[in-house]
Amino acid sequence: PFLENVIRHESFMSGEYNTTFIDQTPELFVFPKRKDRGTKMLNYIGHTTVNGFEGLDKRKKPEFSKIIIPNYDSLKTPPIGTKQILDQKGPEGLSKWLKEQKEVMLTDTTFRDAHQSLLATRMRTKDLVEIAEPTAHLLPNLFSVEMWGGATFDVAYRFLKEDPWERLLKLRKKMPNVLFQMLLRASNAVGYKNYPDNVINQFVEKSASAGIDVYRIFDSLNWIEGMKPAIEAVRNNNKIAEASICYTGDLLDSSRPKYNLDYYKNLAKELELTGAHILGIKDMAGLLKPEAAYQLITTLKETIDIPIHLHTHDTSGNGIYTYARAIDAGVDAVDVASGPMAGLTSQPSAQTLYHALEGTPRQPKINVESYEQISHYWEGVREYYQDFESGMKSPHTEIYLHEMPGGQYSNLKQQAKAVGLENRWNEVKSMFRQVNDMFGDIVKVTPSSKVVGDMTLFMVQNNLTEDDIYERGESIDFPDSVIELAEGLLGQPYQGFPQELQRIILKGKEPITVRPGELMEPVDFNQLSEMLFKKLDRQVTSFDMIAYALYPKVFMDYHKFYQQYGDISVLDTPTFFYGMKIGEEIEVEIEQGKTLIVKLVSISQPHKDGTRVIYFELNGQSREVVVKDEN
Ligand code: 3PY
Ligand code: ZN
Repeated sequence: PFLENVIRHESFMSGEYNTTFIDQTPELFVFPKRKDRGTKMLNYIGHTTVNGFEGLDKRKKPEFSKIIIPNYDSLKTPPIGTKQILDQKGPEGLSKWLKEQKEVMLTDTTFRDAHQSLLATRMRTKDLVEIAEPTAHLLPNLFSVEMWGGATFDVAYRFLKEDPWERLLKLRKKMPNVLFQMLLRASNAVGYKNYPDNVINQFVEKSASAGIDVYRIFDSLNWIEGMKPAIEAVRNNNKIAEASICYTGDLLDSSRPKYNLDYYKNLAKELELTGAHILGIKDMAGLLKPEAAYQLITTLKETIDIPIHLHTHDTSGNGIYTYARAIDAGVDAVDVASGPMAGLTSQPSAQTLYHALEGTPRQPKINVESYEQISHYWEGVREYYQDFESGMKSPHTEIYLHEMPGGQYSNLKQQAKAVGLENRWNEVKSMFRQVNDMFGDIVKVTPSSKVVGDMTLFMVQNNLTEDDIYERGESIDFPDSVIELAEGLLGQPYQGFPQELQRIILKGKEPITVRPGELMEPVDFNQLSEMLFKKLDRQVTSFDMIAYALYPKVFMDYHKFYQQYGDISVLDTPTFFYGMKIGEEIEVEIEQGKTLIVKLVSISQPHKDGTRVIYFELNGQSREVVVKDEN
């Protein structure tokens, strides 16, 4: 157990240890109670086999085709890449280097936004780690790999029952050459509300030491005040601050002048002055039309000196055209995903963009055959997650009407289904836009988009119209998130929140106008550490503390689950979601060089108390577990 504590300790994992590490780290001597990993795992497999995976309809485990891993020379170290440029030149140097590149640089989002947008963020660490090393070898010319942030943190603990920090550390080891990028919701970190400044500082410090290089920082209302602490924290850690503006509305629609070129110009200038190394343009819903992209990038290139990185979603099918026009206007980098994980609510396809730029001086310098090989992997793995697909099959130009962010579409659809609104999805979409207009045409991106989503579901579910809200609003209990937005707890919307609606929602409560973080007590991490030590009954890492500070309930539920079932991140994904079939045998590598062979032999009929006995063989020895049949 001592050795296990050492190798699991975050300082050890991130390589920050020296000869005094053992003496100065008393928690290494706190040993966990002896636990039987095999039995815990069999309990999970038995439970999932009998009851299905939480949130999914139970069904027979499908047959999946063999996953293909591309060939590469695993004995060699991967070629050097942008990570080494950052290490040598620092963030300013890297920013300058990016601007000097003639070709457009690519960020691959397959490890984060692509699956957040297509598969409700459900891609497991195991499936990401498997392709990380081949990617490092075969695509060393990427600008960055976006692999963390957004919803991954929450979903990892809440649904996948795995530790997102381990994802970061494991991927970093396998991919030492390309910059790692994350999406940081400024003072909302990777959550849905504002956190105290010291939580943001800790989050940035620890994620930077665990491997993040580029922070795409945005505020869900484009409120720069709210972004300042995060930008400063990233700069203090000598990492790259990609401060971002969320694109909203329609630049080409002169009847809707709120978000015009001047609006973006002013924000860009201010972000540059605030210390951004790169300006991000975050088109989270895929609303940026090609001509708007040309005008926007042309204007911003004339306005600021730092490089510009464009992010879009291909929901409308216009993504490649938008990128092509932005590239003509001189954009420095764009976000793409590997072909089989691209398109629709995800990013445009890397390979498609490559071919689209054939014969132009800005075609990216990537090996497109390598991309195709890596695509075979993603094509196979995506099948595992078929139950999380949103059902969207073709380009969706309706996005220009409802303006729902790519990452939200599949999630809101699931949420609507969960509250029985599956058959009213069309109504939900148009209400989403109506709520946007009621809120004064606001930027919609996490968490402001979630508030619009909450209000939308609330109104559709309760059959409320806009008139109802104004006529009977005083007697309506609005969702908490809606009250928080109206109260200013998410920051200040551009040109303010509509006053009459604010009054109705707040029912006499005074809204705030300062940065919410200024009013919050800092988290006492020493006290938190002691408290967690008692609750967890094991050593507490600063990763645990940050996770608890962001998501106390989600983190504790994860811990409870871990106590019961152990580390199930080692299971293959089909078994994780569907359990096993009778007669099936699987191999589980529980740690390097230690493999369990599990066979499901039979399942008893339910007993009077509703339990079933599941008969397994574990490494050839009979084992039984008792599982409650919840069907
Ligand atoms: C997130 O914040 O998760 C997003 O992807 C916003 O677009
Ligand atoms: Zn996105």
